[in-house]
Amino acid sequence: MLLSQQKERSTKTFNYAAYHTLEEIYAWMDTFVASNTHLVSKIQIGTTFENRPIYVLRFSTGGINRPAIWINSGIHAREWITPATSLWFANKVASDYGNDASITSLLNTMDLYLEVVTNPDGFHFTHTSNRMWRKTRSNHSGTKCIGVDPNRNFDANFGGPGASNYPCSSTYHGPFVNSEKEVKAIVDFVKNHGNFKVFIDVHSYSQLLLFPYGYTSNKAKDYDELLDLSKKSITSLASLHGTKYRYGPIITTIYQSSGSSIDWAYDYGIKYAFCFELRDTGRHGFLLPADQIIPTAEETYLALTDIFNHARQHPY
Ligand code: BPX
Ligand code: ZN
Repeated sequence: MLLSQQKERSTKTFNYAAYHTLEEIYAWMDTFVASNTHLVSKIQIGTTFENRPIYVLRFSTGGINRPAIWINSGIHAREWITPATSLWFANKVASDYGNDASITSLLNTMDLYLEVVTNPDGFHFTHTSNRMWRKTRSNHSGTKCIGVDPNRNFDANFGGPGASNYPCSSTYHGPFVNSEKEVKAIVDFVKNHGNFKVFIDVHSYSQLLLFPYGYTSNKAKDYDELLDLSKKSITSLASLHGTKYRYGPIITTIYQSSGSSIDWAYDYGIKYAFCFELRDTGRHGFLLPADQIIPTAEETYLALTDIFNHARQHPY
């Protein structure tokens, strides 16, 4: 009883308006799960190159393998606003479940999986050694350089244009598809689950809402629907604080890139595959001041719920 009170106190006093270390985030997960046992559980989906656990938070109200939403943040280590936004989001969903009609009915039909820190080794490295680190921390034979860009390591025209062959590059695609344990963990989990309908990868910065493709200028078969849904979502996002997003296919909206997570998810059959590039547009870049965490999370939540509700209303 005392323990559960302490856990509840610590999850209620957690500062969502500050950046946190990996250890703090992992400690938060346990108190968060302990104070929301009716809704949230923690799943370890793998281990990293440096042998850290990789966790996903599962929000589920029952049912067997319901249609599900996948969200990962922090795949690029230096994009600190993305795990910070996920922590606020997790707390928002758990507090609103049972109070807010929209999130309650969503979670009564779909499950939500949230991977807060997708690249734990890289994230830890940005806190201890190099704030601007992007990649994983793996080493592979034939090079002294460390790390692979996990967002070039997926099975989507792997090794093609918009990914580097050079191990020292920050966009190195890695020696082979899914070479990174952090990538393989997602791919295996998503495939084994088999019922993901939404796949969202959260990055920063640039204020963009992207959808497939990045590896080809061919239009995705659902281009019209994804374009309309993007427009609706970024309009909702802007309605809160006036933050302006651009939107469209990766290749024409940011640049060509091969091996990205959302291109893989889309070709795997997950129609609602999106990538958010959160605030800002370059003034602070990856060093976004902590006083923008909550405003960023609040506005992003509006776009996310538009996508979730659309997916729920358009089963496939
Ligand atoms: C996003 C989704 C699919 C393919 C590319 C992107 C852009 C993203 C990247 O290069 O992986 C940009 C970023 O978030 O990493 C920011 N950055 O350039 O460091
Ligand atoms: Zn990124």
